[in-house]
Amino acid sequence: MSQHARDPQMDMSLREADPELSAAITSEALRQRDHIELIASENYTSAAVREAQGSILTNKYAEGYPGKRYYAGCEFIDDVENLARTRALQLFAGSEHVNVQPHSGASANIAAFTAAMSPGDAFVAMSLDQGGHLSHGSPVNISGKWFTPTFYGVRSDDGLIDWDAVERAVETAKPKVLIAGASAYPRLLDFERFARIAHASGAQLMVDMAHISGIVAAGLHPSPFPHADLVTTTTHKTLRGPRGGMAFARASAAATLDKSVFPGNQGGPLMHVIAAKAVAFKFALEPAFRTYMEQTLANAQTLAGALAACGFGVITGGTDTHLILCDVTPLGVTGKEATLALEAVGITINKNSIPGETRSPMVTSGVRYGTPAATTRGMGAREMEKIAQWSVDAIARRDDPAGLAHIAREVSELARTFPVPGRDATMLAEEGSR
Ligand code: DSN
Repeated sequence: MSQHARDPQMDMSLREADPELSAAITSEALRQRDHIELIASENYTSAAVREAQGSILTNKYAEGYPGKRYYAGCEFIDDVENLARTRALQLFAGSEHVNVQPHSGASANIAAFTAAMSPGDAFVAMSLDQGGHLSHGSPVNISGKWFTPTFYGVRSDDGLIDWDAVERAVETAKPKVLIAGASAYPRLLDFERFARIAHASGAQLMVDMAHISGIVAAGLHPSPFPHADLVTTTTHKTLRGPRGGMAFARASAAATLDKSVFPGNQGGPLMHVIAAKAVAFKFALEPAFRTYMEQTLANAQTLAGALAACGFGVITGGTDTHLILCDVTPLGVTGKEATLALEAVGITINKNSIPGETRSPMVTSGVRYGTPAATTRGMGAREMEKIAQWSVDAIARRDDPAGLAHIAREVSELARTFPVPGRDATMLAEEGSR
């Protein structure tokens, strides 16, 4: 025997090997159990998704694509990636080619950009302060540094897409790409109309459906397919998968997109994450997922109505999706103050700019709510009504620590009756309460 002394830590549990890090995860499990999560871009993964994501697949390098890898030993890895690809295409009828390797939504976007444009090229997108996304041309992001954006926004009177501004921007900028997609727009996006405008001027339409991909998969939001030339998404929002991204292209542009992802923008794929994406897509293909999405949208409508009744200024008067954008200035606070008051009682939302915003992005006049995560835990109309009431009460009592503590107790009592999915999450939280 010539076996050397193997590091005993390699077989230990996380708790044994790294108590400090393990304690931070346990604290987060407690936070997740006791708080109500209403950040529109967040969700809870299933136990099966987390099992795949935490699996031994992380041990393997697999640069390239199924059947064309740079390293040996990829036969089972190919099965994993093929499952993810087949299921993604099944999930979105009319899609022709998918790349499941992007590490995130922003990575999927930059891959789509470099597939369709060269540095300096012009594109048109919704501006960040009107509901767009950082990776759609913000001057602090590579999309705005390497390419040349022109922005459209929403109308300040009703908060809806300003189609005249979209057409004007396309006419003047003569872009290579028009982007449709937002991170704070509560209404349906008319992809057919976006495509007409893009194609009439010779531009490609790129849809970033990160926020709504679960709703599209369930058939409850119009699909970007077949209108869009490129479609990107995250996999962890309404789709309820692992943190990650993916990108779709027409069959004729498949090789260009694949080259843009690897070797253009990324190295080895995260095969454990791709496996977890495959699991999430399997779940999303089942009827239970449509029921979940229907409930998510119903909850958003109930919450929007209840918030309006409590004095929030609900932008566009409601929502067609999972998210609600509110002006909180009628309640006498900024977005920052409202978010802090809600955080103090265990209701997690984010401050958000609103159409016609006059405050900085760090302060804002608005907040954004979203129902995917709370709905995953099983919350319904009754809980949405309570959340609206607690929200307005927390804002009113923001300078009263005893009042906030009282609401926080009620919030955590309710939250605990809706466990976070997975026995692992429950066990961690139980350990943390001991
Ligand atoms: N951070 C996400 C959101 O909250 O909308 C977008 O990437």
